[in-house]
Amino acid sequence: MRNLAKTSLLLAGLCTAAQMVFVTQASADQSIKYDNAYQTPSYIIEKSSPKQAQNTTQKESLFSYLNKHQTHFKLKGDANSHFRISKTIKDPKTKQTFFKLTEVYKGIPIYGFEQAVAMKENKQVKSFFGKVHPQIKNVSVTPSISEEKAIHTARRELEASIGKIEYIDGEPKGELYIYPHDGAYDLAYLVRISTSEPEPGYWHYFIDAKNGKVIESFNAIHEAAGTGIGVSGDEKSFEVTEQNGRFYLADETRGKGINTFDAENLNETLFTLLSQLIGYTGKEIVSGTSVFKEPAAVDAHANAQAVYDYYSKTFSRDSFDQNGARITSTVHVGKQWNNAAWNGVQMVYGDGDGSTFKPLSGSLDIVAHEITHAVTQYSAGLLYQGEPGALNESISDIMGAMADRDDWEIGEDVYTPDIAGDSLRSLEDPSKQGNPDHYSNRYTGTEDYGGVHINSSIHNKAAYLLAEGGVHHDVQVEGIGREACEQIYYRALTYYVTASTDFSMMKQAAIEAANDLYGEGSKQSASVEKAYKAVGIQ
Ligand code: D38
Ligand code: ZN
Ligand code: CA
Repeated sequence: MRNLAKTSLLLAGLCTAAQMVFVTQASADQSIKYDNAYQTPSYIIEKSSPKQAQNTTQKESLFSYLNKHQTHFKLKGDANSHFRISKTIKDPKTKQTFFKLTEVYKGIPIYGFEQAVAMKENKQVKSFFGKVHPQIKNVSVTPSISEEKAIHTARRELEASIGKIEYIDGEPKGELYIYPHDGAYDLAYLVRISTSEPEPGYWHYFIDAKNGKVIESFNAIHEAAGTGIGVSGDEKSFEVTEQNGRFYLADETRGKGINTFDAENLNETLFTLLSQLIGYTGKEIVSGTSVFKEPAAVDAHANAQAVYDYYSKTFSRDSFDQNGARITSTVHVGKQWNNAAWNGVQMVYGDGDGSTFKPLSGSLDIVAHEITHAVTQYSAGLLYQGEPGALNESISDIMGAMADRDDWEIGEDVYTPDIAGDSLRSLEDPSKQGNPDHYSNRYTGTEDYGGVHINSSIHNKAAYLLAEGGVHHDVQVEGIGREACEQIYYRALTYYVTASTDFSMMKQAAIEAANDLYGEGSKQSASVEKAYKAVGIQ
């Protein structure tokens, strides 16, 4: 029973054979739990400490407390030489001060040995938590190899394990630690390397500072399953990343990643400027558990994953650039902003004003619409003006309606929450929102870049007729189904359409794509011809 402090009056504790945990009652006013491996306190709860002299500082009081417990900690000499304050946090509510400590040996931190001390306003210590390494002896803290050498070794070993690293996120550093392992402790460099390619990771290498050998290595980030409630109250699950018990809306399983951030209501124009100029994405969204409590963020993240999967499964496309490009989304852009956009770099979503829109990321078709703008930018490059602009919009609506497959409406899940059954745009019947469904009714003014969100409806109607069939303006179209329809448009977009493709060229591009996929003279090709004829495109 060597773990029992000499002063202990009473053994209060629980002890199982498997889990040798002892709680000793060191005095009536104090309870201590000891660490099984080191037999030093894991916590000390002080029920009432002796009064501190009025004229001591908080720090003096802290170190006098640590000195008082020297024998529990199995440390020799002044506590000042064993503990370093890494952080001081004052809690305005309880007026307590929290000290975060790092245990050091000859000034070098001991890896993983950190403590937290809570001090009351009267400078009495209330509790001590942490892990304390007993007195370390005879370790030279003068490294024999350089930091550069350690970094080089870590990088070489990492590349041997995951392949050549083209780009390291940030400059890797080597920091000296005392690294306890297997009952021993060595002076080691901790080299941390962040990578996204060929494999995402936050790699930790402990390199022996005496002989340059790798003592241990691991990846500190982990893929995890996150959950949360979306904008419409539905439970979602999605991939996230866990690091040190903190969870981030970062999916490293798809392409080069899918990340979701929070603009904290920063004005939409300002956000777009910062995003395009300096790559500002907003604040990281962190959760202490795998459950995320921001519906707009949950949906932006889960829906971006769903759209990535839609493109991957349907067209074998790896993200919007066909090369795994990271998909970044930011929610809470602007105050009550009734819109969503692809800004050329990333996706931005407003919260809506609550009556016109709910948070726009809540609609899978809107998310697919925006990501498709990125696909178009990286493929056909359709200009955002006039007929090419209307086609750009229409392709986004078509893919929006394909990814969110149960209807031909756009935005119904978030548009006017108090009005049932309406939507922002309908591919099936654009006239519901007063949009044209025939070329003869096209908008020829200058608003909206020449009516890109208006004339898109003419082409939307053609796509709807192609998939579902129907009679429109006395032209009968045989429906070919959603599957053939989406393949034709994807092929046209990626092979035949260019920046200045107009409606008439688009018709021919779709016919060529249908010929490639189903053969010249196929019923699919014939239906494409008819669908365009029905909306007045020759
Ligand atoms: C309707 C109402 C109010 C505002 C808007 C629409 C109303 O009924 O009172 C604004 N708005 C939102 C959208 N369109 N107009 C929807 C989105 C979604 C559904 C795709 C949309 N956004 C544009 C786009 O992605 O093409 O269409 C954003 C373009 C931004 C270009 N700078
Ligand atoms: Zn659009
Ligand atoms: Ca829809």
